[in-house]
Amino acid sequence: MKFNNPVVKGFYPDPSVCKVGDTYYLACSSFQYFPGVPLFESKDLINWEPIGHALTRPSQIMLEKVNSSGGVFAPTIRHHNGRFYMTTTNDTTRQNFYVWTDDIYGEWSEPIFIEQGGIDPDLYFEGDRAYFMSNGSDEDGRGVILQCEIDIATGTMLTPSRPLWKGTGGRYLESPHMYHINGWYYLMAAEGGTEFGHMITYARSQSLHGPFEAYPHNPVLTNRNLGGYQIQAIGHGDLIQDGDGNWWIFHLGFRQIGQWIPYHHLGREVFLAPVTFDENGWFTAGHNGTTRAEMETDRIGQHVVQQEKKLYTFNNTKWDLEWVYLRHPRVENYELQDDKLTLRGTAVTLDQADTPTFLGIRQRDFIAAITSDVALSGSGEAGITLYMDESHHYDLAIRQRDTQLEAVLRLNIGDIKHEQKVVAIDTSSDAQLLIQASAERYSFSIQADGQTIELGSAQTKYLSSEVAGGFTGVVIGLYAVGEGAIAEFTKFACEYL
Ligand code: 6LW
Repeated sequence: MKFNNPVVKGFYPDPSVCKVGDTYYLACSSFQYFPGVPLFESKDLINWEPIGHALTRPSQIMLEKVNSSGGVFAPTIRHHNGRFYMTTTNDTTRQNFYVWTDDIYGEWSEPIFIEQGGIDPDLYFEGDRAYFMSNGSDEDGRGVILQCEIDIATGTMLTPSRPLWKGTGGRYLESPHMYHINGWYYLMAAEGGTEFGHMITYARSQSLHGPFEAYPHNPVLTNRNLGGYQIQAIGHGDLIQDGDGNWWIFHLGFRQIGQWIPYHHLGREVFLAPVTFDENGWFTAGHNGTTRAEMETDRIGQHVVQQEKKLYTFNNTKWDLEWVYLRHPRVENYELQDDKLTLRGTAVTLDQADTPTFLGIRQRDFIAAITSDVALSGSGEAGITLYMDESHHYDLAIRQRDTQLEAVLRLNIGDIKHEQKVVAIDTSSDAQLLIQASAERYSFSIQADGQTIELGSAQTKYLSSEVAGGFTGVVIGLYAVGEGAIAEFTKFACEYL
């Protein structure tokens, strides 16, 4: 059969997977968004359903005023002795920690902190022993993977951090994962940075503590030499064995737009590629060491159909599965109903790295029709923002200025804030906000009192990581700003075409 990459679309970076019985579980990073660490499950590796988040309580994760693309970095999810563990870094506080649960559909524990620094923590269990790895640097400042043994009940380090492997010389050695397969310990990592030079490398040893010998043909997986190919920056992966004994790698990557010079705005997404061990115990991955948009495989049954959800509405999504807040929400400002969202604005605006009244859903594909009805009472502003970070967002809104209601399209691109068009509207009923997204442009309009008003368009490029920086992707946010503003959103729909 053929399956399509990405297998999870939109800003869901740094995938980590584990398998319990016949079910696979996937965790991703989430940065300044809350709840943190989205979780998915799958029975067949290519269809993933959201099931919740690991960090659902403010007590588990400090997100107060964290910088955009700070907060929750890459997680590792593992299952051991009937218990799930998820370890990650709060990059803003520079703390590594893990949480655990015996019921993945329920709540996770309070955080247990680990003294070892670095990012991209990994947990590896062997019998009753637990080992913790992360990236760090040696005396010369060179990247190295560090390992210590921990007491899994308390997080206490039982050994000092030991250097394990320095990688192959690429910059930003990160995302270590340890596996014990057929008598060998494999230490897999990413190098090259999460950009166009990204790659997966690995080494192996007879001992968990090394010395590790690098795979002679590293990188084992990279698209860095596929100039012009849509899928780029593949790296940061995790291995998993399926029920038939086949190995796979889940990893991140992005879909670029343009060529000279390309950019991406939907964030880093989840990709899948097959992994094959040879008779010498080395493994290869993907299609000749690359990951393709279409992957041909006989490892997944012909009967498995890759489904894709094309329509997201209030009714067919769940607030706690698909929707996210910026940092810790002030819950009293949100009323979540099955077919209606009521937001109360505050003085916090979308331009602050703080907690505006905002509830968002990731933009998962390039071509989309996004719409919502909105009714505003009180003075202030309410609308839909295409949000990359506090300095890069396009806002389509209605606002009350004195006694006049206005429709506005505001572009926020770094230091430039531009109101592309402001139109006085006179509406006795709800206004309908409309955004048409193509790969390269967003077009904005509003319908009020039976009239359609075109407000303009803007390039997707200025919301890209290459312009805005950072590790996130565009999130479609419903928002209200202004003390006393009360906004009622109904008939939200985001349809991918
Ligand atoms: C993550 C690191 C990376 O922790 O980007 O692509 C960092 N890889 O491994 C943020 O996602």
